[in-house]
Amino acid sequence: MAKLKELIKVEDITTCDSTAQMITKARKDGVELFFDRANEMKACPIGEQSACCKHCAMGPCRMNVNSPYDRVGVCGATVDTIAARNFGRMVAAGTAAHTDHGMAMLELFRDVINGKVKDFKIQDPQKLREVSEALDIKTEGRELKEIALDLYKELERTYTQVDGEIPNVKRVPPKTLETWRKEGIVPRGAMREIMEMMHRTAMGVDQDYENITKQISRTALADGWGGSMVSTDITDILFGTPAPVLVEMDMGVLKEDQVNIIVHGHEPILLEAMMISAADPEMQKMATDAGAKAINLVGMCCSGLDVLSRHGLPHAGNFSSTEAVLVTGAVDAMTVDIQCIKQDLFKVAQCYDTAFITTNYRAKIEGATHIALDEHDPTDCTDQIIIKAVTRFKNRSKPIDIPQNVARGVHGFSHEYIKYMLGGAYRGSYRPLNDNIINGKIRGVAGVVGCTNPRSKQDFSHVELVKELIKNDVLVLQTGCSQSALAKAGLTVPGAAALAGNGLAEVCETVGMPPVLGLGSCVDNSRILVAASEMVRVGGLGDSIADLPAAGCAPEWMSEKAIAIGQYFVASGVYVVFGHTFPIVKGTNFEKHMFEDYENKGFGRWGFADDPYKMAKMMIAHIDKKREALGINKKKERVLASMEDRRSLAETS
Ligand code: BF8
Ligand code: SF4
Repeated sequence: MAKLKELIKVEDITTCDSTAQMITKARKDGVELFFDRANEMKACPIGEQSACCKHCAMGPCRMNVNSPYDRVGVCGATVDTIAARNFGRMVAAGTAAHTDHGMAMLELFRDVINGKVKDFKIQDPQKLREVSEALDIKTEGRELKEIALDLYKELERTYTQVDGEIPNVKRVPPKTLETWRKEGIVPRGAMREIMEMMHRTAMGVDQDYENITKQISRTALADGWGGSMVSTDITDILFGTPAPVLVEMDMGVLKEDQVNIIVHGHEPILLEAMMISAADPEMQKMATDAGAKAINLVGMCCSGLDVLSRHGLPHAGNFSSTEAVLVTGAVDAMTVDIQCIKQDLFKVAQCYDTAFITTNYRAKIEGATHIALDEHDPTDCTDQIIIKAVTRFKNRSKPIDIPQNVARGVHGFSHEYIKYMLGGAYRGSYRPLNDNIINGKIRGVAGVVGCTNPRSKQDFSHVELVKELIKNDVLVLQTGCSQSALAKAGLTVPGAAALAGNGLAEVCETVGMPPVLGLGSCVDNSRILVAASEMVRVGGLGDSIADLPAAGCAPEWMSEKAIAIGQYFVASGVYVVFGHTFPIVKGTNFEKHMFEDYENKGFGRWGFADDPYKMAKMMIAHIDKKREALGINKKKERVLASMEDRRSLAETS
């Protein structure tokens, strides 16, 4: 391990007990983790505030963050131009990640329909019909294959359409869409938007921060309502729409007497194919012949959340635990595809003789074994991974130390299931949710999402923020690494209603749901958009998403994808608070535009706080402001509707 100035105390790094144990072990083993480097390498104070530009060779130019209007770049670019351009490029990168992932899912869908991929088939024909109907594709009396081909053609436009609006704008509440049209930000295909974003932020092009912001929103909307939404829909159609399932979370899901394989990344195909290989009797025999009781497949990060939501597969933890889990010595193979895969995972894996395999042609790691996953024969790759894992199991030489922590939680709340759960079996509806918001039992809805970051104590802000929110009767929807944090903290079980305020607790107890609903991976933030549209459609809470008593937060974010997500929520009408850091210079016009003025145009706006209690206060204040505007800001006592009442309410919606 590199000599570090001073090792940071483990209790200041994480609130995840398993990760803490493994950090301590890594230090004994002399293995450096990213927490140590985050401590050693201070964030660049100018870059942190996005006050530098390297878009041409007349620079790089840096602004004075303490007096931002003191100087301009060599070309004359102001701090507002520089920060807006940098922000735009982060949104372009985040949008590219989600849309490229979504496009890969759509290609898989196409090849499943035309019979070129035989290992997968359409698992949810009902969702195929529902999505098609929402896009005005005729379904009645038609063969599934015919509908699917039409849906493929329609959705391809989400990525490639040169001009005109993307198909999913049909799902946007009319008033929200009207705001976008007025501002000229209804997205075309993502390829076009990302291209234009990159062009406009090149040296000497768009140098008006307000005009740049329009393209920032348009690009982000091509992600949320475009690439991400298509990814979620197609993945549900192919692999099944999630419904609540009891799952296990944390490093204790690793088993000393089994072949442990961790799958980490984002495209569900790798883990779905791993499941096929792991269920193959030949593979299982190979494992038992090697002395193992079984093959233990475990997910991490978003791949893990995808498969946890659909199949209840165990999950070992979030982004900040992916190195730490290798320190257990119990991981026989870690296999990865795309996004959020730290380059040093390979090095840490080497320290513990763990087989480390990249599988996607877009994401290789120098020195690491690459076994390409071809979707036309995916198990060829995943069988090889199992063989490598079994070989490592047979030759285990490192001591094994598995933290014995396992939390149980109920996850897999698709927006379809929320509707069904609230409205009853025959006619699902968001009516009871809206009613409980109107009568004040539920104060509002919050999306708490996003990453963990080694510069922010792991899981702490996620858990503290969510506890504050539910205590104040705010129903919490979750995705991404935040969801793993809350699951580990035991807040995704129905019993967690005991920590909620009286109103929310009563609703949760009646329905039998937790106050914290896990909706899946980061692309599944699109489920929150659909749920919000449905709340507007059902009525009583205003005409646009901006009218809803709702807020979003990513308290420990790190990825450009989180910025793209935040911006598509802001552009859709949601107040979004980010924690830990924000790439903007305080006191500038661009900051004022994004943090204050944007709301006046009918959008949401950004907020920032570095402490979870402040974040909760800001979100609750916003929710109350929206309740006030709707004229529902009085708490009334109300007897909760019985299942019978809810059904009849559903029928009127
Ligand atoms: O897309 S929450 S650390 S794993 S970026 Fe990454 Fe952030 Fe986790 Fe999934 Ni999302
Ligand atoms: Fe400097 Fe302008 Fe070039 Fe940016 S584009 S590096 S601000 S000269």
